[in-house]
Amino acid sequence: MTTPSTIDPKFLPSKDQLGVVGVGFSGGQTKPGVDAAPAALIEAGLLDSLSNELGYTIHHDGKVHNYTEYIPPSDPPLQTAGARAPMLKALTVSNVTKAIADQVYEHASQGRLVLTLGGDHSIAIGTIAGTAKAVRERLGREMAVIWIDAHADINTPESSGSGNIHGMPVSYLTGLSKAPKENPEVFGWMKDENRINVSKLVYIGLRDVDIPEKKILRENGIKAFSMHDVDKYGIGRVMEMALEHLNCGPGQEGMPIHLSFDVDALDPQVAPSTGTPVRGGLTLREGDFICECIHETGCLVAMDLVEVNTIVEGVEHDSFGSMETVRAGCSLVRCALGESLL
Ligand SMILES: [Mn+2]
Repeated sequence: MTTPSTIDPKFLPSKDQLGVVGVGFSGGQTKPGVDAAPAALIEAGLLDSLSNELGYTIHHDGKVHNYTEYIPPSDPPLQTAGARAPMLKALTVSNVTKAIADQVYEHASQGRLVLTLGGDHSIAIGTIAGTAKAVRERLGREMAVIWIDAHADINTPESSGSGNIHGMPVSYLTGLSKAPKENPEVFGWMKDENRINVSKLVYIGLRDVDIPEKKILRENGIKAFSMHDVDKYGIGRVMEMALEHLNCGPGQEGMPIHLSFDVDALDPQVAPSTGTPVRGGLTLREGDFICECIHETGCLVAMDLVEVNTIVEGVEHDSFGSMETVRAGCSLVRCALGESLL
């Protein structure tokens, strides 16, 4: 039986049109396996449940893209001035995220809610760039981003200790980092229309933030709710504060929200199958609750689910931990798209 959400979207022309992009890309970090996640999520029945149970009309090309045609023949580590480590696969990630931005824009510009299944978190450079551009064109306004993660992912090429771009997407999306002069082609495609304002960004779930990242968060006054805040206030109050900050609380006007959910925000006990697990994370219900609250605002225009890695070290493919992580990911998406407990 179909039980669609009763919430009417504020920034989409209809409530049941869903664009889906399958992103089998792992080049923003070094561990293979995260590229297999979209297929695992789909095999677990995610898209079937969205259409059969929540009543969405799904626009999906039926593919999980691996973007091999965008990968340059040579992509040496890119040492930028003052950096601790060279950027890894910089041109590859730049090219692939440009392609993802175009795919997401194609859906978002038609007023569809867009769901992107990743992939490592570098892909959010593309998804958010695509949504931000479409929202500006369609509605003439900026959008907000809610970033659920154990990590802040806001390193610059200079502050990063690893050079992995999945730790940098927010710095490119906010314009804190721009195309490096050593290779202006890298993220040279990003324009202001693709970017978001740091004042419209909220983090929830942080617990492993690099020292240079803490400085960036403080200096830019970025709203961030760490696990300390979740413990102190409870997830209910944290969500009230987060949504009020974005003008999306009860009685407020609202603004379009792009939700970028890194499964490593969840505690490794419930989502062990991810590349950079950190203990002390969100419970399954806290993760679902975040998604339910965002759905209830009617402001959601796009969602990413990233960093599910079904073959990460210590967790075998098709093992209990791997399947539990996939199931958790499916649950997060369904909650954000309107599944409710009652
Ligand atoms: Mn992340």
